[in-house]
Amino acid sequence: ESLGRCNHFPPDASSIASSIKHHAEFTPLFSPEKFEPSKAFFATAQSVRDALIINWNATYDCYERLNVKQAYYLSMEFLQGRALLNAIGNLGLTGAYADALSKLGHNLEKIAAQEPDAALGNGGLGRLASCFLDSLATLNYPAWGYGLRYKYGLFKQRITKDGQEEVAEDWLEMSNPWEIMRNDVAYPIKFYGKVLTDSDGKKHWIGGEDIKAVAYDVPIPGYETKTTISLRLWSTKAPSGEFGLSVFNSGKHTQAAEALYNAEKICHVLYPGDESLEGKTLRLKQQYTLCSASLQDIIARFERRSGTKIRWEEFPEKVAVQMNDTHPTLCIPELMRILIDVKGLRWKEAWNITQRTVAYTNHTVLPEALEKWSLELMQKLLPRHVEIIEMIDEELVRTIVSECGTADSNLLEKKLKQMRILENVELPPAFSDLLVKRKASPVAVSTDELDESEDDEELKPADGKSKSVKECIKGKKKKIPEPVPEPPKLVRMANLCVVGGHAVNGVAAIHSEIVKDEVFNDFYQLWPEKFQNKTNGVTPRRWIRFCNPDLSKIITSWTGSEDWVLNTEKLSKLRQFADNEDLQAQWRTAKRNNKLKVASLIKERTGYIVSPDSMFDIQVKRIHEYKRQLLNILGIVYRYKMMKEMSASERNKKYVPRVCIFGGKAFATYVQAKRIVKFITDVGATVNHDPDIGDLLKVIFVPDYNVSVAELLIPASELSQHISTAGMEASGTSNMKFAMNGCILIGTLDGANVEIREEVGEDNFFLFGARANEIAGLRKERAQGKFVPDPRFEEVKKFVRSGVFGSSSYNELLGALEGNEGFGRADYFLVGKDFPSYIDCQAKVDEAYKDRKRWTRMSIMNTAGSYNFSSDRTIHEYARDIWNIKPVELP
Ligand code: DL6
Repeated sequence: ESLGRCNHFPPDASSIASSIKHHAEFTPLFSPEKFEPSKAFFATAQSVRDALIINWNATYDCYERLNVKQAYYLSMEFLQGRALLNAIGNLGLTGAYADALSKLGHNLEKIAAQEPDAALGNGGLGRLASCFLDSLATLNYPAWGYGLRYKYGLFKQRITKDGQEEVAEDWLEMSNPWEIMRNDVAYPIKFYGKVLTDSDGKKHWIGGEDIKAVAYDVPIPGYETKTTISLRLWSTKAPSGEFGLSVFNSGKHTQAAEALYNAEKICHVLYPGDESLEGKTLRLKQQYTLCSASLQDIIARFERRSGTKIRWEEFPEKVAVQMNDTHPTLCIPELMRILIDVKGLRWKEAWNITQRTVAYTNHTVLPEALEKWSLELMQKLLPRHVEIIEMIDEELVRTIVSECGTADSNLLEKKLKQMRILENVELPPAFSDLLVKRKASPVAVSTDELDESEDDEELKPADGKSKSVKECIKGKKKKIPEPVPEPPKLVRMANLCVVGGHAVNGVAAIHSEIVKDEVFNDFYQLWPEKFQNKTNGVTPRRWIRFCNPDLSKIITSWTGSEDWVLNTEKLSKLRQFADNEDLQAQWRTAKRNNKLKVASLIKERTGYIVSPDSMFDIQVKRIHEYKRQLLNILGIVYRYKMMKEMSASERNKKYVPRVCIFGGKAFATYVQAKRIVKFITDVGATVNHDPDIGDLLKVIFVPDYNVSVAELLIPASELSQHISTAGMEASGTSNMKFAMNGCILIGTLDGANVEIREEVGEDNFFLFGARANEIAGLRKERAQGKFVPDPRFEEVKKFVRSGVFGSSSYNELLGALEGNEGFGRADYFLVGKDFPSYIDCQAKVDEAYKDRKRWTRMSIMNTAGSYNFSSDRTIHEYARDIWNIKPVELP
């Protein structure tokens, strides 16, 4: 009855139906009386899981026998979305499952919609990790994903009249049919305690708090292959025996369960707020749990496969660990700790192994997003790791000193300041005499203590500007002002990654250049060979084949086969038919059908009715100032204002009807981002009810944007906005998904837009805005008050302030664009600067859309030119250039 034990593969609809029935009957989670959709989903998923488990066992049996090198992708985020349609699609069983469910009185699409999104991630970084897993399995690479099993994923977003509201996302409420709990795979994790050194100099980390990490495995099937790899998610628990039975029996119930709760809460939420010390501690615990449990698991596998003869120097020939951003940086000191303290290796050997094993992907150039941890907190929580980090830092100082020399002490000081792993920490004792001694805090010095000879010595106050002692004490004679607080001692995780890894990569060509030239330039000068580019990609299975079946059929028929799903280069064949009227007609029909689905979604979620004949103009991504949703909505406001100033016939002639769709979540504590959400919904509330405007303009904010919503919106989009301030978006991946689905991008020369434009052709991309190399100069001009705003920008702000969109003054929102008193940096994201070129470009969009043939051609050229943005291409590059792993075809 179970599909897993089915004798025929592929199974037919009848055997699938009996497997579903079997699971429905014997799954105790649901009442036996009814076969309602939620139960049908669960039973269907379980029957699919049976098939996956067979392939999964075969996959790892094979890897175990061949003892092949494996890649381990460590990520704090995996944004998997729904799994059912993807799994049966990859297994080639979609038709059979649809038939089986219909025999049981259900419809596959409706049953699939029962599945909650697995939202264990925030945005691009987590979704990239999930696309990579799909490609790894599909291309038969021996690999694992490692992450955390958060009880609550990314919050659910509600939109009220006050803007965004966050609600906990209890995605495991109905339990997760895909995961397999592995009580047999658990590792101890320690926090706090102290480090003792024994008479042999061996270190022992003892005491503190002990918990355990338990594995939950999620099978990840490849497309048209038996290979099924694992996403192993760790959940934290208290070690057995931690429940205080006698304390409980004495009536102190909460106290008795305290250890249990303390352990479990580590995996409660994705990105717990980290304003408080408790929040920070929890996040660091999360990061360490991921690193420690995964490495213990990887090492256990290596030892098991090595048998009686363990050659540690071969570890990097069997293991490649990829750190997805800096969140898993603790892998470096943790691997060192295990190798030295537990396995007895010497520092030099351990360091060599560690460096050859780990590699780091950088996903952001935003300085505030480059993680730094308080040394004090880390010392408390992970005392042995801090010792190791201090040693690594000392080695780094030695390297810098030897490379840079001591002749130019200013240069040496600068290099040390920028490159050290430890920030605001004294140099290690061996180097303390190297630099001219400087006084730490000038204002703390009493003038009485000053001696003439010190007069010209340069001092560095906390504001970073050099002042002489005389300047510092001017007018302060005899007064001893408040001492300047010591700057906090920090651990720079990105620097540790660069030092400890053998490869560092950016995620798009322009971003990798910025990484080399700016973010890590000192390191690039030291170790140029470490730096690489790996332009991101997305899986064409989920992002065309399954989410856009109508377009997929058309592509298959015009390219001659379904090969394009695995070999996306075949998409480029579409170029030769871009003007073919039959293809164009089919293309438009597919798009319209997708738009109809989105029109229903909009009605269901917002109540607004939109016309499928309008242009669907979409910006969906996390809400962030650098992504500039504000530029988009101010452009819409300008359009609306112009429309209001025209006669009906004028506006109908000038503008094409548009539905401007937004979606995305603002981080719960990111106030300015939340203001932007509120402003968009306020504009919608006015424009959408304006009888003068009708279908000519609608502004929609789709609540609770997630992977499943993206799977509906992207295929329906015609224009897609990727309008970040140049140089700030590392890559973007939705730009790739939109291009694949035949959307035309309006964007800046930023992230992967640059490469997309090259591939699809500049005539098929709406480009505007300042270039990355101009941004620093423009910001400087802006700060000096030299910026002369375009009158249209001034008009639009005035219009907003006039109260058309409600009583709010939007002072904080618009103030940030003007740098008014109290609003911080003046228009740091250069919305005002790019506004005129943006609206001029939008006028070109209208013109192009009026010409249906031209527009359809552009759309086809986007799909055809998107072939290089498959994550299969990206994974092949990582495998070849960083991991050195080879595909393994299962027998
Ligand atoms: O590389 C995946 C994705 C890029 O496409 C985006 O451009 C980038 O913003 C995102 N980075 C992050 C890391 N942010 N932080 N912190 O999410 O990575």
